[in-house]
Amino acid sequence: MVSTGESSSHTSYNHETQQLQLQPKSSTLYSSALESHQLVFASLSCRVLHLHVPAMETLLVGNPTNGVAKPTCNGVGSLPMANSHAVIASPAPVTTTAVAPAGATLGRHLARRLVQIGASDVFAVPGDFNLTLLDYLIAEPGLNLVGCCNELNAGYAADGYARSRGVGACAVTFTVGGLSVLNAIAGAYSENLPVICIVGGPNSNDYGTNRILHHTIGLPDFSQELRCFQAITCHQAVVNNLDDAHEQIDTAIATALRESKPVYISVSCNLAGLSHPTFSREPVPLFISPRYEFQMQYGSIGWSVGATLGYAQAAKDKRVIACIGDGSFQVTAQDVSTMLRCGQRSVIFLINNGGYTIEVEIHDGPYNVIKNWDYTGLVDAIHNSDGNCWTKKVRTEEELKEAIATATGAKKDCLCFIEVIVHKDDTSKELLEWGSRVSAANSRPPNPQ
Ligand SMILES: Cc1ncc(C[n+]2csc(CCOP(=O)(O)OP(=O)(O)O)c2C)c(N)n1
Ligand SMILES: [Mg+2]
Repeated sequence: MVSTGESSSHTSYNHETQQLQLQPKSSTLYSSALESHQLVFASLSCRVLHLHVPAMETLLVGNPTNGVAKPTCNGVGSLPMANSHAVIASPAPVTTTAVAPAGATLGRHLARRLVQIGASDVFAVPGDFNLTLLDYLIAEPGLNLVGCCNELNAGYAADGYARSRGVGACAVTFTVGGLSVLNAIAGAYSENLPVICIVGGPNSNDYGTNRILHHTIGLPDFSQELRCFQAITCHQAVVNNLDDAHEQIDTAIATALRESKPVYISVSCNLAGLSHPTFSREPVPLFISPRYEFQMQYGSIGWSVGATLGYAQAAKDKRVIACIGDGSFQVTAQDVSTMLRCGQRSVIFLINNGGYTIEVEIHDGPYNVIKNWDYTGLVDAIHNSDGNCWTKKVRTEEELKEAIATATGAKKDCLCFIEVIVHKDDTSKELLEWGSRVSAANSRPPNPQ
């Protein structure tokens, strides 16, 4: 069943008022529904669907400034505390006000814009170039920073989030982080998803000098990362000057929303805490319609783990159901950790068929067999008795039915991970036909010159 709807708006930057403006626009949204309350995602080897469920009451990662407790210590690697709960109750002070009035800083401006457009969770990996900026994102009421295990997953999570909310955001550090998130941003481009990719960049004084920076490949060229993003984003803003920072940020965000494509915003690490009169302008309220799509065009394995994380974070009133191949899962498995940290209760079916069955159907070889993991054991280890998690291995249809009953019954408040063990050739007729077509297309001989 396919339903369509009209989105009501898009945005543009008004240079006179220096504000984002809402403009009428008609576009069509597509969502595939199993029933009126079920939606389906699919990719080459991964399928994700979600169900409406009652709103979740528990949110473990929150914003200290808006009253949601956020642990600042996990009890590992710290000195024994006489009163350990006090560590959780007392978040580390954020240094925002020490630098500039909270309402007028660049970091605060960017944070407010994200909240304003509906990106109220930002998926991030810290690094020295973005740490100060992250302080401002954390300090913003209504903005939640979700720490991911790696940048690729942060990008995929922003992609999944954008599918639900209409916009997503991730924040990484210069070059080592930026180049790691590229594949996810390229996927978002292919899927027409407005993902705001924020990079903490070099100190503004270092531009134009021949300085060689750490986290780069050792050449005095700051544009490598920018040039990579030029190929896979619709707009790039390098913010290394306070005077045009407001305009650069708003133009980038407005362009992402208008073109429904990812954008790149790099912010010099020494600017986040500085103020400028333009930053105090009130944000304009915006509304963005949700959208639902597939990652068919780009088909990057590993996408579904991050996208499940991001989608579930965006749509707390729904329960995400993801079917993930064993090969795909091995790419991005770490971020089950973040799902647990965020108190998510998605249902993940891990299809363990011993390797890359899609590839087998195109062209078989020993490279399509992968190392078998104890997938439930891995998730149990990630869980580590911290959070709500239930895992189960199933080998028969009966066992699968029973596991589904448990996941939707007794364990409905847990992240449920069901490893389904199937034969490597247990696949659909459609996949076999598709495999032969790809194989035939790839092996066409060169045309005569
Ligand atoms: C990042 C990336 N690398 C490689 C590929 C090529 N590729 C397409 S499908 C696939 C295997 C998928 O295996 P799995 O997730 O186990 O799915 P199965 O077909 O076995 O159900 C690979 C390696 C890809 N799509 N994306
Ligand atoms: Mg497989």
